[in-house]
This record gives sequence, structure tokens and C-alpha cells, in this order.
Amino acid sequence: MAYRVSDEQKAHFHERGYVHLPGLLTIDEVAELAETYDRFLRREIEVPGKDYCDMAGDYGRAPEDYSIVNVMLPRRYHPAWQGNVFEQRSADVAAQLHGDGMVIDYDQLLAKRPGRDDAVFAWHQDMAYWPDTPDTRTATFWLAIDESTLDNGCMRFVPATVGESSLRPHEPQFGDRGESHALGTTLRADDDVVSVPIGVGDATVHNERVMHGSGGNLSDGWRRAYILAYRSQPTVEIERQLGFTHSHNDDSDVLEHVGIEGESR
Ligand SMILES: O=C(O)CCC(=O)C(=O)O
Repeated sequence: MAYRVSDEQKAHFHERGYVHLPGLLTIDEVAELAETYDRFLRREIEVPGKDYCDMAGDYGRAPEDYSIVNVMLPRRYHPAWQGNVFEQRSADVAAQLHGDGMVIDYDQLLAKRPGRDDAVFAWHQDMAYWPDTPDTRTATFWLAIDESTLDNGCMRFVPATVGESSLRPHEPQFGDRGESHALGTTLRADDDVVSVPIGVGDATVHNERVMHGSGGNLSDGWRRAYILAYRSQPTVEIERQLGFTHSHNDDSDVLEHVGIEGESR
């Protein structure tokens, strides 16, 4: 089944840095992905080192206490997922948004534990996490495995940041790169925030410059999201030449020397 993005949705993505795509996947397609997703959460699929971590705390927290369970690179650790229905449909949509030549740069699972007011994903711009490259174009798909609501910490965007000439300055949130991966920037008093609650099987797609984050999970259920990020083939090649794979287990020298600074780019 092909998913057609309207001209209006394309314009929204390019002008405001994100777009909501209702029904990108069907409920049945999501249910099938959720079976594997939950195997990751139950740790039945092995994810080494810091690629299984908490994005709302430092690496020292016990896994059963993680507020935002983060699984980096699930398709690396469970190759059977490569080519799944989400990958197929998002690849087609990425080409509609950015043209041919966009490839998967990384994938990620972000699951907020029920009843955690600290399951807050700090405000950030994705480029602040990544090395600078000549072509920065990105389409990051954020698929709702559960309904994503104001109560359980749906995505929030500051669309005006797309037009800013430089990134906002970012700071490590819970210690340096050896202690935590999370970076954050400050919401300013005049920033207009748009919260985007979405249904199961809906996705948002955002670019590399839009500032975004999410609030805690005050509900009694999990908030599970499955993320796939597309960038151009040459950009991914440059990242890999630098030794940057989006794994939190990447060489610490590489992680220390990319991203963060902001303002200058
Ligand atoms: O899942 C969240 O709350 C944040 C996700 C995010 O920041 C991202 O996918 O870039």
C-alpha cells in the first residue's frame, strides 16, 4: 500500500519542520511490530552496552528504573526487522519529501514508562547531536505504537526554529558523554510550542533543525514510539567515515567531538 503525501503536507514539513501523517500504518501492522518492540523492552533481544539506556537520566540507572527506555539501532541488533513495513512505507514517504537518494541513517525505540513525570525528553534540535555535513537534509519518522497524548508525553515542536540562522546552544543534561547521551536547550519565553497528539499508526516526520521535545508520562500506560531517520547517502557515508554510527557505544572521542556547540551553525 503506497502512502501519498499531499502538497499541503509537504509544504508543512518544509516550512514548519514537521508534519503529521495520519494512518501511515494500519492498526494491524502496528500490532505486528509491537510484538518485536516488546521483546526489546523485555530484553529478550540483546542490545549491548549504552545502546539500551535511559534518555531521562544517566547511564548509572538500573534498567527497571528507566523513565524513557531508549533502544538505539534495533535493526542492527535484530536484523529480521530490516525491510519491515514501517521501513518500506517511510522510505517511500522520505522520497516524496526529499527526492531520491535518502537512506536509513538510524533507528531507535523510545518508550516512556507509565506514571513517570520525569520521562521528559529535553528540548533539542537533532543537528546538535550530529556531525556537521554539507547536506543536512533529514526526515525523521516518529511512529506511534500507542496513542500519543498530552498526558503521556506526545511530541512538541517549535516550528519557528526552522528559520533561525543558527542552532540554539545545547548542553549535556545529565553529565558528559560518558555519563549520558542527552543534550538539551532552553525554551525561550517567546517560543510558540505546538503539541502534536497522534493516534496509533500515525507518524510525525521532523527535520534536523526544528526544536522539539516531549513531557512526562502521567498516564497509566506506556508511550511507545518507533523512530526511523533518513538522510542522504553521501551524508551517511561522511558520518560513517568519521566513525559516527548513532550508537551510544561509538568511540567516545568521536562522540565528544561532534555536535553540541550550536550557535555557530
Ligand atoms: O520520543 C520523544 O519524546 C522524543 C523523540 C525525539 O526527540 C526524536 O525522535 O528526535
